[in-house]
Amino acid sequence: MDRAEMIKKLRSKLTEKRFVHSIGVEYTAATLAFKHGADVEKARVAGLLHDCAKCLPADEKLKKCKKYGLPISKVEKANPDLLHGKLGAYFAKEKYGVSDKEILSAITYHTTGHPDMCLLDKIIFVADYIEPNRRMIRELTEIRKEAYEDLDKCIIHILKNTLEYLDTGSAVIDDMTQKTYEFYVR
Ligand code: DGI
Ligand code: FE
Ligand code: FE
Repeated sequence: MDRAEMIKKLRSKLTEKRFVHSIGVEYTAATLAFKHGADVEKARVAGLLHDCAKCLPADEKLKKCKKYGLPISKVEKANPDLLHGKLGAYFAKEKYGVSDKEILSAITYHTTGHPDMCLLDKIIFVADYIEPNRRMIRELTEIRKEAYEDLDKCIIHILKNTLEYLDTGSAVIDDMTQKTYEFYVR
């Protein structure tokens, strides 16, 4: 599928706001790929499609994961929104014709990260957080600078903010989010 076809399909699956965010992540991921020496085209495709499963209702996310045999952890069952990464990777492969393993990995792990991420995983994780259409989050200006100076430092900063944010609410912290933070902070 070329970019125009992907865009057309994606637009029909997402809200306007989520679509605009996805375009923002595509371009931000491209700039990070320029800076850090990753494959620019892969970064664009992963950025564009990373949230392609985001706008399904929670029960549909669960249903589709079951249907396609994708594993569902306890935390994911209680917070089905966490499934949009792995379900998104499945859709990218089956419905958008993406076979590249690195792209599919970056989509799979974009919400929680995972320990020892490869460069493309990191770029998508960061681009998702810093893209220009994101509403201002605490320390976002600083985090945006770090993204182009020290990618690992930036990842630690994002995870620290996310963990603190989750801690103030009632959300259960996914093991992977915690493990990723511990991996990069040590
Ligand atoms: O899909 P986006 O909104 O663009 O961004 P995302 O995929 O990073 O998802 C962000 C949401 O995911 C945010 O509301 C916090 C939530 N989240 C991230 N890590 C965890 C988590 N929620 C739970 N319950 N546990 C986590 O570890
Ligand atoms: Fe997401
Ligand atoms: Fe996103």
